[in-house]
Amino acid sequence: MKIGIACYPTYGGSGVVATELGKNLARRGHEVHFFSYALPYRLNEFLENIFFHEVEVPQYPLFKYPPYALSLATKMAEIAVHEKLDFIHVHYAIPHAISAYLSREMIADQHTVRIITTLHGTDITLVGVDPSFMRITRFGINRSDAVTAVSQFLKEETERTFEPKVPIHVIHNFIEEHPLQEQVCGHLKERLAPHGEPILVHLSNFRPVKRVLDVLEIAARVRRKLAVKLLFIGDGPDRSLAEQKARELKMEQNVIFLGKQENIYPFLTIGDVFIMPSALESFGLAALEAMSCGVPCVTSRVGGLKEIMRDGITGFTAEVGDVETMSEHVLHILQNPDLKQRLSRSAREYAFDNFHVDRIIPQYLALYESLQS
Ligand code: GMT
Repeated sequence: MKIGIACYPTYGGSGVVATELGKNLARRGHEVHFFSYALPYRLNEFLENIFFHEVEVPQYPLFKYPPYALSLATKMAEIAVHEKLDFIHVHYAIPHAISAYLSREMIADQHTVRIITTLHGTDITLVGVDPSFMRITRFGINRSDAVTAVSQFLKEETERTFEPKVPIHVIHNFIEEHPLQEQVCGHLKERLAPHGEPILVHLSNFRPVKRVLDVLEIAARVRRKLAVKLLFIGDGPDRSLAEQKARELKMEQNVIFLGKQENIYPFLTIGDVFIMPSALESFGLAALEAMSCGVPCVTSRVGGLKEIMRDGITGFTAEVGDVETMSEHVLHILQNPDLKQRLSRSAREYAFDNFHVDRIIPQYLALYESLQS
């Protein structure tokens, strides 16, 4: 099959899922064409069957807001015709679903291409429900040939708020094995926690929804009883706030802001507990990635996280904002080596049993095939 994929190229789950899906489709012999305004950050190696089409928006003095959605639609139409794409699979509804719709209409008399829209979260729960985007988001969903959501939670949220005319299929996010050199991890651990301190890890795009200040509150409470290091991976709008808060809590010596990392797996692997106190997650890919590295998670009990977290099995959950309970959970794990080992093993098992790439990619392929008949 020939599949076009549109996604955001930036640090964030929807771009990661889109890119890893494309790489896996290419490995299975399909031809994949990526569309974005920059190279997606996980598309960092040459892979046969993968092509990248950079979307450029011409500048013109009249354009206060350069019309990216239109340039994207034009690029999609051009490539769909020339490469005879079977599908355009867009990740994150806005504006990608609309661009795909425009491209399909533009070339209707030359070539038939089907559109799949995958909803990831804030395209529905935050941005999509904004009155300025609501109608067009519903339109993009209804004009797609198939729509998927990354969790049952997001499917229900979409049905509740948008009352779509088309069915929403749940296809969860996925993970795969990442062979690690023990030596690299051992070395990293020594450098970051030289006195053998346990390491708490957080990975996100530092948007307000991630509640990064809660991560610091939790770590500060844990530190009253146990010397721990806190590792932040990623960057975004709330990073300066977090750095300021670390200073206020007199934690600056024990908090490491790594910024964006191309390969997150060694940093996740050296973690003892992963913390995700988000106000909302439609899935929570970073927590699943941590689980795949055998790291128990302490998360908020919200949205799609309820579909990947099993209390007492993959880690522990608490209500959003309940930093006290979350810090107790972290301490409980760190102070009970047997429990920690058990959680670590079952987090990894649960992640791979339910979300292994080989379980999820066939679901996308079956959906594509159902549209061909
Ligand atoms: O919506 C965002 O701010 C980011 C978005 C993304 O592009 O990373 O995250 C969403 O998609 C991820 C991948 O499917 C999910 O793991 C995240 O839970 C979801 N974010 C939210 O729902 C806040």
